[in-house]
Amino acid sequence: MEEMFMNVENDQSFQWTSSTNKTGNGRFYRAAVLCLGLLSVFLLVGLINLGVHYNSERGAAAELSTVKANMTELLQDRKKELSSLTEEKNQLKTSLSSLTREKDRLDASLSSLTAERDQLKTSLSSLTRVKDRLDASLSSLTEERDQLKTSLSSLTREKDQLDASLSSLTEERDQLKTSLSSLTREKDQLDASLSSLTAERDQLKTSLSSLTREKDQLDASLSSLTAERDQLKTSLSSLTREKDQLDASLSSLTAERDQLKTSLSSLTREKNQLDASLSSLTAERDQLKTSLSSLTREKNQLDARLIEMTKDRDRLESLTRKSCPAGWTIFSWSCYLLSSRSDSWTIGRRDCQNKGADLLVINSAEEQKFLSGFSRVDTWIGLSDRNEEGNWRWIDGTPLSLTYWNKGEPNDAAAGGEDCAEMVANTGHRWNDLNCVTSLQWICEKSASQL
Ligand SMILES: [Ca+2]
Ligand SMILES: [Ca+2]
Ligand SMILES: [Ca+2]
Repeated sequence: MEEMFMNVENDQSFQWTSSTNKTGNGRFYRAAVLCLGLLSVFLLVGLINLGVHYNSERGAAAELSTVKANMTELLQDRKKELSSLTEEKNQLKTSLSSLTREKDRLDASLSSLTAERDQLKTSLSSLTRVKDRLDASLSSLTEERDQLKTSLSSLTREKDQLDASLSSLTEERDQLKTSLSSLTREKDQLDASLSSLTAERDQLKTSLSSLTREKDQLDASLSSLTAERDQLKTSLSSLTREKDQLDASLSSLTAERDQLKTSLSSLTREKNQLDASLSSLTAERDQLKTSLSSLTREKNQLDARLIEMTKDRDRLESLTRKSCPAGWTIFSWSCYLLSSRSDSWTIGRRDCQNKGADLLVINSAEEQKFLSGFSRVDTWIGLSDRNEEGNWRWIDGTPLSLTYWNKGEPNDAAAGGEDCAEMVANTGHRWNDLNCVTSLQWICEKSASQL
């Protein structure tokens, strides 16, 4: 390809050189013709001038006219030559311009072809490289193909062997399948037999165990019956002996019974008499019991009345004899004192105790009513639940049966609890539980003393 391209280039350069040579020769010819024409004209003019000058000097006009005529002919010939040369020149100019255009076209073709050649060269080199790589690949592929061919042949051999093995194995498998199906059928039959036998065995086992139990029971019964029979035999012999003795006794007893029968009839009579006496005595006793109970009731009533009357007498006596210390107020059988100062429940109680008294204990509705008029301030009373929260007790142990709690009390509402009771003056002296360290006045109570 490269060679071909070079030939094309050489042909082009040859053509160009030949066309250039043609153009240079044309120019040269045209210039030579022009110079020769001009030289002929100058010579002709010079000869004319010389002829004129000679004729004028010598006056040989005849010769001159001859020369002139010859020169004129020569000049006309030269003019004809010149016109033919001019035509030729014009033709040459036309050829030159066409050749110039052709050259430009060829120049353009040359440059495009050069560019094409360069591209082709580049392509060629890359293709050459690709070709080398492909050659290398081809050789390796060829080797590989040869190896694969070898492998293929060995694999083909192996495959044939395997095919043979497969067919024999398939036959074997079919035989085994047949055997398996027959064995499966046999196994199913055996399974069915086994299950029926198992069921039968279980039933037999159950029967055996029940029979064993029955046998054990029968054994036990037999042994007990044997023992019983032996005892009965023994008893029978002893009873036989006893019966003989009893028979002897019976005769003696029969005699005795007859005597006793006689005694019994007499005793029965006696007993009937005694029964009659007993019933009359029982009736008498019941009447006495009734009388006793009514008398006991009467006695109890009389006792109670006696106690009441004794109490009345004692009260009347003490009323006439008892009094309170100065400053204390007497009501019923007690003396009361309102403290002049205020303090906690504990200190109030201690103050009362120092005075031979204690904090107030309200025993009756009359006492509560009396106290309502006794003070016009809130006061501690001798009631607290300090020992057990919610279990309110009077300080002398009197059970709390009568209460005058204000509505909603006791409520133990304070932060530290409310374990001591007060009478609140503006609630009609009803009670409230209050924190024991609150400062209040208090009321002391003690029994009125004998005079
Ligand atoms: Ca009291
Ligand atoms: Ca409390
Ligand atoms: Ca309260």
